[in-house]
Order: sequence, then C-alpha cells, then structure tokens
Amino acid sequence: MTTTMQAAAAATDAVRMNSLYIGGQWLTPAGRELIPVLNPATEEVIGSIVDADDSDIAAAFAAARQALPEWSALPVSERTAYLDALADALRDQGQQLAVLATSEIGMPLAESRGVQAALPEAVLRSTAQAARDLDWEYQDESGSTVLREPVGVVLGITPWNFPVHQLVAKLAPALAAGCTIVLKPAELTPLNALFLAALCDQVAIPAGVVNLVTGRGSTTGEKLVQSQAYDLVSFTGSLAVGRHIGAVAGDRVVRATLELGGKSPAVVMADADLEAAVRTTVRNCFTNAGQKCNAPTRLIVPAEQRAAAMQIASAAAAEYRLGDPLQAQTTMGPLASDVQRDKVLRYVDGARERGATVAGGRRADRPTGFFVEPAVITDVAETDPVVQEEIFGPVLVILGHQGEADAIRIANDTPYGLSAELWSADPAQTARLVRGIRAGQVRVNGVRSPHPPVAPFGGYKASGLGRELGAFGLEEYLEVKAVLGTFEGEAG
Ligand code: TXE
Repeated sequence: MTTTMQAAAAATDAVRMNSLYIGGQWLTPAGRELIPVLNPATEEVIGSIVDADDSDIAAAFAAARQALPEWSALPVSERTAYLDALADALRDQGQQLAVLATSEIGMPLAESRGVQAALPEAVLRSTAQAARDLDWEYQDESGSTVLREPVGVVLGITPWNFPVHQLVAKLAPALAAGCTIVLKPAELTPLNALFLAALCDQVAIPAGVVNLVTGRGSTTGEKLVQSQAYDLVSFTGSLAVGRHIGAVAGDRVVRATLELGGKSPAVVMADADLEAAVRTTVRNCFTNAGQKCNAPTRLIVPAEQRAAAMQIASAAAAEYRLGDPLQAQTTMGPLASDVQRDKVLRYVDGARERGATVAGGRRADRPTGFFVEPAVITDVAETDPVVQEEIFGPVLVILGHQGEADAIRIANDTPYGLSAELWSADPAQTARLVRGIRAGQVRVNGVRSPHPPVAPFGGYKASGLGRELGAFGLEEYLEVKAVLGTFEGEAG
C-alpha cells in the first residue's frame, strides 16, 4: 500500500459507517437499506451509509426542537466559542478530512486541502466574528427596539461537489444565529459529513444542536422536505430539486434559501491581456473537474480573437494531468459518478454532432474511474444546450462578442446569474460591465479562487434565493422583531 492509500484507509476508518448522529448520540439503526459509497477514481466501495427512514427523521427533528430553547438562549459569545472550537478541530484534522473528501469526490488533494479544510475553517471563524459584530438588539429613531432572533430549526440539504464547505456554510450561520440544524449530505459524499459530525461531538456542541441523517434524495431527502418539522430549509444543489423544495417551503410559508446552479460568463474585452484571461478562465473553469456551481463555463471574447482564444484554451486544457487525485502530480481527478460522466459526454457529443469544433472531451483511456478529458468547444450557436445549460464537468465554451453591449447581452443570456469574471483594461468600462451583468459575484481582472469567506455568495435569477457566508449569510437564519413601547432588553 502506498502512503496516500494508507492515509485514505485511515481516513475512512475514522468514519462511523452506517450511522446517524441524532441528539448527541451515534445510532446505527437496524433494518435500513445500506447505500454503498464509491471512490470515483478507483470505483471501489469505500464505505456505506444508512438510507434514513421516517422514524430516524422524526427523531432528528425532535432532538433539534428540544435543543433549541437552551441553545438560542446562550450568549452569542458562548455559541460562537463552539464555532471557533470546531474551526480548531478542522485545522488539526484538516489533512485527514481532505484525504477523505478526495477519496469520495475525486478532487485533487491540493484542491481539497483548500476548499474542504482551510475554507470551512475560515468560514467558521468569520461567521463567528460576524455574529459577534452583529447588532442583535438596538433602538431605532422611533424609540422602538429591534431584536434579532433565530428562525428556529433548520433543515440543511447539501450536494457533493464541495461537500465539507457546503455543510459548514449552513451549519456555521445556523449555529451562530441560535438555530439548531438537521443536515442531510449528498449520498455520493456522505463520509466527510459523518467525519464532521464526529468533530461536532468532539468539541462538545450540546446534544441535538447538530444532527446528521444520511440517505438518498428521493427517499430520505424528500421525507425531510415534506416533514412539517423545520422553520427554514437551506438547500444547495440542482435547479430542478431547488424549485421543488422552494415550492414545498412556499406552500407552507417557511423560509427557503436556495443555492442552485450556474452558467457563468468570463467576459474578455479587446484591451485585456487575452493569454492571461484565457488561462485563468481555464483554471477557474476546470477546478474540481468543472464540478463547481460558479465555474466560468462561457468564455466571451471579441469575435476577432475567438480563434486565438480557442488555441490558448485548448493548449491549457491539454496540460491537465488526469489521474489518482491523491497523487501530487494529478491536476484533474475523475467526475464524481458514472452518472455525471455520462451527462458530460452526452453534452459534448451532442455539440460535436451539431457541428461544433471540440478539443478534448472524450472518455479518458484509463482502467478505472469516471474520467473525462477536459473539453473546449467553439463554433456553436448561442442557443445550443452546451451554452445554455449547466453541464457540471470540465467543459468550456468559447463565444465571440461585437463589443461592450453585445458582451453584456451574451453574459446575461442564460437562466442563471450566479457569478461572472471580467477582463478589461479600462476602469470606466469595467464599472459598466460590473453593473450590467446580473450575477451575485463578479471577479475583476483575475482575482483568484476560492471565494473569500466573508463575501456574500449566491445567485440572481435561477441561480437561487438568498446568500451564504458573512453577515448576509447570517441574516438568512434570523428573524427581526420590532418591539414598540418600553422594553428592558438584554443584548445577547
Ligand atoms: O443534484 P441534486 P445531483 C447540478 C449539476 C449536477 C446536477 C445533478 O448540474 O449535474 O445538479 O446533481 C438531495 N428532496 N448541481 O443530482 O439531486 C440530494 O440527495 C430533498 C449544482 O447530485 O440536486 C443531495 O443531497 N432532497 C449544484 C442534494 O439534494 C433531495 C451542486 C443535491 O442533489 C431531493 C450539485 C428531493 N426530492 C449539483 N432530490 C451547485 N449549486 O453547486 C435530491 N435531493
């Protein structure tokens, strides 16, 4: 066994397989279906989880409800001390968590260290600080007291692409706000969630404040959503499931925060450094093999520079080294599942059949794993599915624009509005582009990923509702109460 394989085995050994974390207890319920968890690079089974049923779900919500009064009554300084303790635990065990996440999702280990360990640690610390800085109680000019109070019991449902970060982006603000939470991670990547629950237990977050149930979306997820037991649902995942969850929540008039997909543009203007813009876009697009909701998947360059951009991008794409994501030399791992691989190949093959020029984009010639060569596509209609729909794989499309107004039109011409990157040497033009593009985040002239832990993150249009991270993320988990008349408050 190589050292990296040993590290991966040690990381999975540390996980309580087939267990749920409810009310501060590890439960291994009998009679539930077990769902295998695969390593997408080797296709080996590395663990299994329980498909939680109605009784598990009822127990998790009951535990969260029971813990709520005491937790929400704790002073903010005490609640946030738990977040800082969890951040310390992530710092100390981040390497193990990164190895585990890489084994589940196939993301190269160096990327995992950043987004599965360092970023969630930073999010915990910055959310704790945002909560300490918040005006929990103040008097407005009318003499009324404004109070902020926790929404209540939260249901958090997360996807598989940045599994630890996505869990923490819900857990941290929920706990800081004084809410309790029931989390359901994606069935493709549940082991790191079990690891995270163990860290919550280790730092002695009070019983019932954090609960973890596992299972499929169509079974456990659907039952969780249909239960009447939560006050807010925070979901990250596909547009189709987000719409459904939003509709259920709307019908019950409970709050829903939805972080959905994207088809983000990278707009390059004629005066920008084309080489730098294209190479950075390729890198940002192909992080985690393109399985990133804010990946810049549409590179929009001046029409006369399209051929040159195609050349630079295909050369940059060909430099990727596909392979075992635990090995340091690997720069692109497999896709997360065979379903995801087949989806990506369907999109690329479809574009090829419709006459597009495609570099790469074939199933990689490897004995195991869900690998696809990165693809760069051009000569494609603006209405083509590869231009309009989220593919969630290493696929970059290059389009040509006829100047500023046309670039803004193309950038905005999808149902999504999560993120945008833009490149221009002219500050006045940059300002017009920033304001013209309807997206939750705009990166100017090559600001590096990842997203800073305090900047609000979320989408316009079909990319979602609400924001995560920092002070804006915290607000999603808070109600506001106006107290009119004399009130002897006590700041938390
Ligand atoms: O997502 P799902 P999938 C996009 C991306 C990807 C596609 C499909 O385009 O190719 O979605 O991925 C749970 N009730 N994104 O199928 O199904 C599910 O168990 C309650 C973009 O994996 O949305 C998981 O925990 N829960 C995205 C979570 O929802 C349900 C990240 C996400 O799964 C449920 C992931 C139901 N009926 C995929 N059905 C992003 N914004 O980053 C599923 N789930």
